[in-house]
Amino acid sequence: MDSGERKLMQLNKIPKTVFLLSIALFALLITGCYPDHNQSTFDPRGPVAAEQLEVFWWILIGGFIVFVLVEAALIYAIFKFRVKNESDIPVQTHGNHTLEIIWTAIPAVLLIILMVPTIQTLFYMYEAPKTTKPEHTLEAIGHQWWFEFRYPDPSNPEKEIVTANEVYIPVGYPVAINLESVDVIHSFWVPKLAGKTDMVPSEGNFMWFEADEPGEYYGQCAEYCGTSHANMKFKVVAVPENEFNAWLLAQSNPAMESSDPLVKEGAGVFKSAGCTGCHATKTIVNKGSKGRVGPNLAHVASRRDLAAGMMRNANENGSLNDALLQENLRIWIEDPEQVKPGNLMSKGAQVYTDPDKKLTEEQISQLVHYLSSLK
Ligand code: HEC
Ligand SMILES: [Cu+2]
Repeated sequence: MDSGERKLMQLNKIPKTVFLLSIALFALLITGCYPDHNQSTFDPRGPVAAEQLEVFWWILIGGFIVFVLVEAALIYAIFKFRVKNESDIPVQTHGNHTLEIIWTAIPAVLLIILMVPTIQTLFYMYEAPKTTKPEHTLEAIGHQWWFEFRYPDPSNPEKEIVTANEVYIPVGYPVAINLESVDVIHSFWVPKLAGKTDMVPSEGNFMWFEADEPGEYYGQCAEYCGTSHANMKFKVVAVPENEFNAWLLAQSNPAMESSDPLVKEGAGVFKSAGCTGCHATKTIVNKGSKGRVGPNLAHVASRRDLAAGMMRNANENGSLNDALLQENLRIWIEDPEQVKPGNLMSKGAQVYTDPDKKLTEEQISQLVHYLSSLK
C-alpha cells in the first residue's frame, strides 16, 4: 500500500466514525421525548398542557414542511447547476424583485397562520375558566429553593392555610394559581399539567391548570435561581374533590401535640435550637402576610417528599413510609448541606454555622421523633 492509498483510507474512516457518533447522539437525544417520563411534555394529563402541546405540533410540523421544501430546492440547485467544466461561468444576475417579494411574503404568511393558534392558546392560558371555584384558587410562592403554597381558609375569608412543597388539587376542576416570589425570579412548571410560568418578585403572575385523572405530577423550578436551582422541586397530588377537602381540613390544623415523652423533648429542642426562628408550626395566617424563611412544618410528616423533592418518604404507590421519613429527617437534620448544597438552612441556622451549638446525637433523635409525629 503506498502513502496515497493510506491517506485515502484514513479519509474514508473519519466520516464513518462521525456518522456512527451522530447516530448514537441522535438516539440519545430522542430518548428525551419518551412520553412515559415524569417530566415529559409529550404526555399531557390536563387541558392546558394538551393545548400547549397542540401549538408545539403546529409549529413543529409547519417548520418541518418549510425545512423539506427549502432543502429540496437547495439540493436540486446544487446538482442542477454544478460546474461542468472550469471555464463554464454561469450568467451573473443582481437582484430579482419578484423573487424577493415572494420569499418575503411566504414566511410572513406562514408566521401569520401560526400566530392564530399561538395567540389563542396564550389567552386560554392566561384566564381561568369562569367555572373555577374561589376555594380552588391558591398562591404559589417561590423561595430559594422550595415552594410555599397557600389556600383560602374555607372558614374565614381573611385567612390563608399555609403548606409547602406538595400541592393537592381536586381532579377534574380548574385550579387558579397566583404566583409570587420572595427573592429572585423562579418559574413554576408542572410538565404534564401546564407549561412554565415565571414567578416574579413583587410583580406576581398567574396561571391555571386542571388534572384529568388522579395521580402525582412532578413539578420543577424552570428558571435558574442560584446554587440549588436544580434541587427545587415539588409535587402536585391530584385527588377526588372529597379527599381534597379532607386534606385541606387536616392541613388547617396546627401541629399535633403529643404526650409521648420523646416527642415532647423533641418539641423542646425545636424551640431551644432556634428552629422556630425560621419554621412555623401554625398553619393559619392572615391573607397576604409575609411567610417564614423555611417551610411550614406543622404537617411535614404528611408529605411524600422531604426538602422540596430531594428525599422520598413514600412507597412506590404513594403511601407514607414512617421508617423512610425518619431516616430522611435524620439525614437532613444532621447535614442539610450534603442533601442540598447552598440551602438557606445550613447557611443560616446557628446549629450548623456555630460549632459550639452543633446538635448532639441525642438532640437529633429527639427532633426526628418530634418532626415525624407531625402528620
Ligand atoms: C435560618 C433559617 C432556618 C433555621 C434556623 C432552620 N431551618 Fe429548617 N429549613 C430552612 C429552609 C430555608 C428550608 C428549606 C430548604 C430547601 O429545601 O431549600 C428548611 C427545611 C427544613 C426541613 C424540610 C422541610 C420540608 O418541607 O421538606 C426540615 C424538616 C427542617 N428544615 C428542620 C429544621 C430543624 C429541625 C431546625 C432546627 C435545628 C431547622 N430546620 C432550623 C430554614 C431554617
Ligand atoms: Cu427557583
